[in-house]
Amino acid sequence: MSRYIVTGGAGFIGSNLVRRLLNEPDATVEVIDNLETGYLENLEEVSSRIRFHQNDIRDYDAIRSITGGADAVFHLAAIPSVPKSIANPVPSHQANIDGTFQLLRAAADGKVKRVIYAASSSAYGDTEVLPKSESMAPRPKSPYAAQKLLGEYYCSVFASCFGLETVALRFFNVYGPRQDPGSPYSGVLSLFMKAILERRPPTLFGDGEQSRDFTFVDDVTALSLKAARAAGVSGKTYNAGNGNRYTLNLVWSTLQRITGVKMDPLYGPPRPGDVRDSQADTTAAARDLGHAPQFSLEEGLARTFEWYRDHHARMKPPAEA
Ligand code: UD2
Repeated sequence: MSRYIVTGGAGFIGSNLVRRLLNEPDATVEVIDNLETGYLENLEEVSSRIRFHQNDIRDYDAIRSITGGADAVFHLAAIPSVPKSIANPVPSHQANIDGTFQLLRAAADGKVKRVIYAASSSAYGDTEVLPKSESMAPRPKSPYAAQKLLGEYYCSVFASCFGLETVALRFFNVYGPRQDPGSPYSGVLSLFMKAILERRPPTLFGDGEQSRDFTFVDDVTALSLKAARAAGVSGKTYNAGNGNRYTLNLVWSTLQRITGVKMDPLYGPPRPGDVRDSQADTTAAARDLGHAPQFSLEEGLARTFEWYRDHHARMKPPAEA
């Protein structure tokens, strides 16, 4: 029997990971989420198969008692978003840095076997060379990027100083079902999906020629589970990307082709803190973790659109920025 805990399990990636873990034989799954950016609806049809704890990851005592003795804690709870961390840096600092520190401290004290940490490709910033490999010096360009990078350093330090096994995965622009399109800070592909369904053109910041390694959520949840089991990887950081890169203009035209909806996008000023190009070197993750992404952009977009089409009527109205 393996006991898995997912922080941020009511969020986009977390709720997808919960479903994958529930497919494992002999797994019990618990979720910790303060429901600040996650939704119980994301766990609706699996709620009877999990234990849900509405707690904040900064609450050391609560987290220590929930996570004690777990086989793996997948630490996904965070306030993601580059622009949100610039507009309002205090909450994201508290969740992403203080929260990660308390979570790691609780996990070490409670003898958790391993923590898998959701790090971010934003840590690289603008590099001269693509794809980006883990040996490159990080150059964070936003508070969010700096916070996520510090979380990686803490993971590695908890491994070396406190004997807690940790693996950090730098997620590269993850997209897929259940990504919340309800805020201006939402991931761009969720906003594209909503734009198509509502027949309202999206706004591309800058010239739309910035590129991302868009990675389908099932590929990162598969890699997360591999990271929980691989030998000889504690204290390390790996890219969790697809290995490709696509410009926003190309993704928008691909999505128009898949859905048959034609609309010219609007263009706005470039976004502060934005990285220009992002692409993962997947060599180390393939070698050490057995990473083998399964989803092409076309297939991931088609699956994602199908989900949004089926769930669009239930989506929340835009939240306050
Ligand atoms: C960063 C990280 C990603 C993840 C994420 C969490 C990089 C390269 N990636 O994603 O790994 O940690 O943060 O939030 O740092 N855009 C528009 N129109 C919109 C919204 C966005 O053009 O309405 C652009 C945006 O300026 C950017 C791209 O789309 O160039 C992707 O933006 P995003 O917010 O989806 O994700 P990003 O790249 O900040």
